[in-house]
Amino acid sequence: MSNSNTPQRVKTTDLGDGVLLITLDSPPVNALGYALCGELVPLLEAAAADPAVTTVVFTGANGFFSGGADVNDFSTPPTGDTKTVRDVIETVEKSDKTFVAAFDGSALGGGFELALACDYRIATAKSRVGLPEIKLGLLPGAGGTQRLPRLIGANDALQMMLKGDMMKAPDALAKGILDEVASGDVIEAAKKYAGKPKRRISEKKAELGVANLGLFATPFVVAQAHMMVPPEENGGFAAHKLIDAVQAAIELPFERGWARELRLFMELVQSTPSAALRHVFFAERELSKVPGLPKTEPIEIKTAGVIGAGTMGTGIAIVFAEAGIPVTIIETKDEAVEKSREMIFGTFKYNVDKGRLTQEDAWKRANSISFETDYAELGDVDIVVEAVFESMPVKKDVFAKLDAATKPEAILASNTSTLDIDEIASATKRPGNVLGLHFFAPANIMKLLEVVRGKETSPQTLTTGIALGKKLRKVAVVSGNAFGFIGNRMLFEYEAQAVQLAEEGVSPARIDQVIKEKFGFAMGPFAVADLSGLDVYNFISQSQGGSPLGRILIIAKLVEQGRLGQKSGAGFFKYDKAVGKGRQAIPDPEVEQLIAQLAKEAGIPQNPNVSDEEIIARCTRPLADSGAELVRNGIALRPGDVDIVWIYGYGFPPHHGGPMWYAENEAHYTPKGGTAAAETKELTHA
Ligand code: T1G
Repeated sequence: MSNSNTPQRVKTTDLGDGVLLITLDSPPVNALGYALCGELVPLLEAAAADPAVTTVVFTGANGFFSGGADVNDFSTPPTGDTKTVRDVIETVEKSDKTFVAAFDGSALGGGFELALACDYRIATAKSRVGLPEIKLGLLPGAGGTQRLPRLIGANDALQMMLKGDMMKAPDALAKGILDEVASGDVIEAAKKYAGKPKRRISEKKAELGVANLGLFATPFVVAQAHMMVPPEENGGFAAHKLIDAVQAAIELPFERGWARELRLFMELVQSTPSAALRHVFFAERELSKVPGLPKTEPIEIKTAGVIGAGTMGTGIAIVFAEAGIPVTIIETKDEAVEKSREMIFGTFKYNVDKGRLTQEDAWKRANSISFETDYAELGDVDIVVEAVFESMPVKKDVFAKLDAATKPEAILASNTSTLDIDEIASATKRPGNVLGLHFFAPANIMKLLEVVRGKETSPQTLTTGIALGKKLRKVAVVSGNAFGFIGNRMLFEYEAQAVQLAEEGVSPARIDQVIKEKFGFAMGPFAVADLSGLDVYNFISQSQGGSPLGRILIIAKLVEQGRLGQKSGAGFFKYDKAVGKGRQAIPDPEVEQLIAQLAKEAGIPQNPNVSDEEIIARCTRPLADSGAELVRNGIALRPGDVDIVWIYGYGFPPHHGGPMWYAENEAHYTPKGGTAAAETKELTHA
């Protein structure tokens, strides 16, 4: 039965006793692209017709079962004889052979759907299964919405598909998704299932899986689900279609549900939100590719140091500890050490309470963070991240001390959010080992990390910074060394435009409401300003000698009145500890009157009835303009990098693809000066 001209992406092996092994082997993740499916279907048809074959075992090479359908394929719809995952699964479904999925690695999306079309499923303990299609603005389009509800109940299946998370093998076994978690060789284990009776999930009924609510159970559960997800026009398009598909699994025969699923899938794959999310998927995977960067091995980071036990320094230390890297915090103030210890143990306790960490793991990690006062204690660390007050003299003094105290090959990183990395590096004799690692507050929560490359940062130091970002489970974006790097540089333009809208008579509350609820940002611009601190804006704005974010001195005035934002209980908005734990923005007529008065004195024309669409355009265009300038100047490597920064660092709605993708594909707005990608040139301090 072995097939000499075995196609290149799929291998077949005769295991004897009528068992045919089919191995998916298409690096990196055995994606079930049109080409692989085109090779698989005829193989399965031949096996179905071969009386010598009783059982087909599917497995995957390259450490995966399969990462699912090939996301690249969605931009080119299948033509007449193109074979897709659905065709593969239909061929399995029609065959009378016994099918076993046996895998040591992840089975995701279409890969998991292929496993669900099999009669038995076996995996190793480290394997995971999942239907992450929702993260691409899609739904599982190869039977997942019809089979998973029939296997584990509609409610559990719906929750799993709406989240799109992976499930570990032991949990999948407990759920009845797997038949066995193999301790040894998974193919050997699969042989035990040879010749076992067929067990098509499609022949089962999809139980609701919730306490029986009687006649109205399905409509009630479905209605509930629709209410729990965002509106279709604001990031929930795929979720609502997914719920419709699961409802079909409950109410319709399998064949009709299978057809309904395809119609809903086709609607999604052609939708703008899905195109945006697929752009984000690939943009994120481009980040570590730095044009012109010589290939070097990263330095292995086994131990770390952090200077400063403030909120940022402590958060950064927690990030290292969570990645299993012991870290020493240098802090001279006892009070700061105490506060830092509280934050550390509180964070790990929270993770234990949430079931993310065992008590033992949490204890081990928390105790891998130590406190010292003397820089000499950092003599052996591989990297130090400085997180002291945002002042150049202070930072240069710290780096000079680090230069003297640490081993010559240690990397010295600054967490500065705006200061010049080259000037900081000049305080050391090792500028090649210096870079910026700009974490976003709270450092142990926010995924974004800007890896800032100075003029003299060596390729190995930059490569190490990028690799460290991945090890710390951050989304690491390379930035040139310029004021505000990428994210904050754009933030000032965005906030200035919002303030100007307010000067023209549009209330901060309405601007925030439109940007948050209509466009989909996590927070509106004024709530963001209040969260960051108006004194910070004021300080940066004045230190840059720039205009105070708009045409009137509203921020300076508010700071003068002690209205610093959330931290002082009032900024653009008011905050009341009794309301939303003091974090809920409450409109403040006093501020609106102050803005109106300042605008009047400045003779600014009023236009309070500007449309919602105009508010969105006025706030998103400065992002596209400043993002395009950063790409042209080589501070950002690609428009996609800018998109990722704003999605992960500032809550830009991913279903709009990021500021650059949105401008080009939805707003059809060409940024000032265009977005010609930067030539490969030294990223410098502009
Ligand atoms: N299609 C195409 N390329 C993929 C891919 C995919 N599904 N998954 C990964 N890659 C590429 C990725 O671009 C990168 O390429 C390389 O593989 C390594 O990826 C019909 C419609 C599998 C957990 O959503 O979650 O099935 O940059 O860096 O960290 O119902 O990749 O090296 O050139 O992420 O080890 C559903 C998406 C598809 C899974 C591996 N499946 N992938 O993580 O490696 S739609 C997904 C992942 C579908 C069916 C539906 C992860 C991973 P390059 P990586 P990793």
